[in-house]
Amino acid sequence: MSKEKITICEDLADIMPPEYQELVATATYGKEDRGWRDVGSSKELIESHSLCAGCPESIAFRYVMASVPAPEDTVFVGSTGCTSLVFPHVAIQNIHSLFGNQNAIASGLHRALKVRFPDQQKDVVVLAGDGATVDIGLDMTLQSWFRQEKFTTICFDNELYANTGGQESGLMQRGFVSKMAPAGKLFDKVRLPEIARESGCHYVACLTVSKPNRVEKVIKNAIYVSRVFGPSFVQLYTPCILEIGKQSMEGLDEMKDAESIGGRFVFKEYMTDEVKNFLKQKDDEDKARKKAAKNK
Ligand SMILES: Cc1ncc(C[n+]2csc(CCOP(=O)(O)OP(=O)(O)O)c2C)c(N)n1
Ligand code: SF4
Ligand SMILES: [Mg+2]
Repeated sequence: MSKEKITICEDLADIMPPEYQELVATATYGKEDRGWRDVGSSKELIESHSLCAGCPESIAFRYVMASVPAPEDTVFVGSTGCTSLVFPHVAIQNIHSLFGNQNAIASGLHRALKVRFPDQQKDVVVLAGDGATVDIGLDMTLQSWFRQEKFTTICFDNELYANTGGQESGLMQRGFVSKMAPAGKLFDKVRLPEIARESGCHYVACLTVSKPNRVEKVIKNAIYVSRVFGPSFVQLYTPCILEIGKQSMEGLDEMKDAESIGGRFVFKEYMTDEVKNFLKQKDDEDKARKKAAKNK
């Protein structure tokens, strides 16, 4: 990992905008142990965004960005929805797909990168809402898992179509009434983590974004596993505070409630035994590397 790709060519340094200069100066790109703790001090981890004030999607975005192991060799694939409002502020290469097509685009992109850069590790990460992942894009999502495409899918689950005013989604909870679904949801929330596990994902996690350490670990696990084994899936609860009638400071409490015992988002992690051994070995290597660095 290095800053090489974003470093300004010497001849152009004086004419580059100050914002870009600062972005390079504060970038975490060359830092081996970059992570959520860099949020707030690094310009590339989104200083400002155009979501509603206090929207948990904004902090989820920051944690995800801070957790990707190799940002300079990562491409995000987004889809239409509130998440797509953040992409213009993101200092990671990204593609905006047609709503619902994100996993098909990511499949082609990952394969093309493999052909173009056969000796380099390129990570493709899909970031899309629940409407895009489960409803309109479900076919593309599942087919990419069945085909064992080697990339990570992250679903920002706010349990409805937020960007278009609050329509019902497959991940909405039973009985919930939203502005555009006044009759209330008639069925249970679709069990997407279990579907992902049964559709060929090698690593699956479902959690809120209330605990940054955990989010970081899960995102790293998902990406490492996708490089070696095949598809991985992470479902993050990012409540739409606007639609559930909460204030901008109340998103965190909402997530804490949802992850407490009996809640819809109690932390879940599924992986095969092979993956468990692989992640354990990776953890041991990381610990040994940190210890060695400390003792230097
Ligand atoms: C092909 C297509 N169909 C429908 C839409 C309209 N549309 C835009 S955003 C959206 C819902 C997004 O919901 P979700 O994926 O859950 O993301 P959120 O806004 O909740 O973060 C829809 C239906 C569109 N832009 N393109
Ligand atoms: S509408 Fe909801 S999900 Fe979209 S930015 Fe606002 S709070 Fe976030
Ligand atoms: Mg949604």
